[in-house]
Amino acid sequence: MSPRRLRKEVKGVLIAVGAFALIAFSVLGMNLFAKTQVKSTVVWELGRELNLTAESFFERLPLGANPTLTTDLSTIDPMVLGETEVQLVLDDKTYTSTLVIRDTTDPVVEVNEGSLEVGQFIEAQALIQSITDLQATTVAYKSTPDFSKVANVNVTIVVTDASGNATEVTAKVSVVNDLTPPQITVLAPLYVQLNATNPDYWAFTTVTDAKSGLDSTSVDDTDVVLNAFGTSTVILKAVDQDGNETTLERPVIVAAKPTVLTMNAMADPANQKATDYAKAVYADLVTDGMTDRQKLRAIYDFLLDEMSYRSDTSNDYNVDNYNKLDEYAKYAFENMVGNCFYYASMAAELIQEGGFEVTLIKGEGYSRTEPDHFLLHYWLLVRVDGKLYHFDPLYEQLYEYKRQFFLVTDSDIYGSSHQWIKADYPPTN
Ligand SMILES: [Ca+2]
Ligand SMILES: [Ca+2]
Repeated sequence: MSPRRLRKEVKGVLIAVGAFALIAFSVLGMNLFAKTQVKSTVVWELGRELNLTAESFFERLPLGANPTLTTDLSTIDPMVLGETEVQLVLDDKTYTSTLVIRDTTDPVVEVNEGSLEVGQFIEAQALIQSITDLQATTVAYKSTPDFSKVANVNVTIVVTDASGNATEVTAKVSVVNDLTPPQITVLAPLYVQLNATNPDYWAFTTVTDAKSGLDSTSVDDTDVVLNAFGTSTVILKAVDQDGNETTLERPVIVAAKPTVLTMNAMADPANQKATDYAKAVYADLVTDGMTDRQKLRAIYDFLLDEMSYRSDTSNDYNVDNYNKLDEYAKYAFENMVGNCFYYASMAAELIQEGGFEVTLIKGEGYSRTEPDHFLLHYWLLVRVDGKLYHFDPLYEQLYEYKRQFFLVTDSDIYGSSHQWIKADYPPTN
């Protein structure tokens, strides 16, 4: 190695050592001789547990410095936004900093898929499944979506917290023609005869559909019992052309033949001549809170007090009597006179209006003037509290109010005031 080269190398080493010493001195000196410097603000995230120490408020501290907090940080609620002045002491000197609690966290948002009909609008809020944020938030569409045609629309929803932190999410909305299920309306209870075959479970109903129109109807009669008197349930189902479906549980009442004939005749849309009268009078007679027996008593008393017997009125009711009930009831409501069929008709319409089961019964009634003492007579059976009873206010009038015929049993009246073919009618209990 030439002397010149050696000098050059020694010089290089010296420069390196000098530089190192300078750096080491500087680093060491920073701690040994640094001036104390407090932070003007310390920022803390809303909701995060406050675990700050006095040292957290200093930018620089001399080695071994031991500052203390004068302000009690435990009184500061990290769940509340705000600024608090914090006092610190180091070597008898007081320092002041500001603790700022702020929210920089975007809301966490989950959305649902939506669906609506053309022409409807769904608010952004309705598509939100959940929002997680420590502050109140607002929900809005980024831009107003177009739901005017059948389509799958991706909408952008912006959720913004009270500090302005915002999250954008996308939700899928299907715009369809028809979301409205069919409407099944039951107009009257369904009465069927014992052991009926293929009863029409849709009798006295209407089925309509908005928008797409009805596609199909079906019944589930799995639970229907037709071979015993009583009530079971059929499930009616209607489906529209967009696949929306409605199901309805409908009671199926298996009853005696004359009961079925009475109830179905009165429910028949062709037999509604007395319906308006029956509704008006029933509404007048019956008040809220009445028991079923009290309702029936009010109907009975109305006939007892207001109807007058007259035998010279029409008697073509013997032909097709069930379908004559409305017509005769109408005459009775308008004239308040008539023979037994008018009494039975008016009472039947009022009792049906109350939602009770009623049966027209054709038999004979006692007459003092007749040689064999029994004459053709119509009256009613009515079901209340699950039991059948006879109901015949006319006979209370004919007996000059000395006998009453409100909810009486077979044995109360059979053979004395009334008789009928027992095999044709259900027995009272
Ligand atoms: Ca937030
Ligand atoms: Ca529909």
